Amino acid sequence: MYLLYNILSVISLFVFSNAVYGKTIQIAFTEYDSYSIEVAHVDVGDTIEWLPKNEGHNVEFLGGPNFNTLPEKSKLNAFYTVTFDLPGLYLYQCTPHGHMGMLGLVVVGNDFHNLKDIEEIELSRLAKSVLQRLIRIAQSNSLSIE
Ligand SMILES: [Cu+2]
Repeated sequence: MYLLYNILSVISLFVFSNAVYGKTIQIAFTEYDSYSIEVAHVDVGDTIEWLPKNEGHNVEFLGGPNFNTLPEKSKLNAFYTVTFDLPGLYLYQCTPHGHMGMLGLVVVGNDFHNLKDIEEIELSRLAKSVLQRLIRIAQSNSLSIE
């Protein structure tokens, strides 16, 4: 019983601290005109930091759970950070290289409710095929999370 109590308090401590502080993950711009993590899975309240480790890139959100409140486009070669407060899928691109498929997908809270909206975003043919690949990766990751 004492052990069970201990386990429960550790779990609740973890859940509580996660809810209060959130986690932070880092994604770098790479020399291959790509993001070091193409599909990121985070919880609501978590933060992503983008590191300008290679020149000529940025982060421009194309879609999310609420298209009216997308994060602002970042400047080229700038450090950038976004905290994700709404569950769902977010798609972003590098403004200069988006048409070449420099895209990133963020899955917040393992929630795919707005998948259709994300799939309907207008993209170049190449970027569309990259998006389909990222969605497949996200879906298979999500099965192992659940
Ligand atoms: Cu780029």
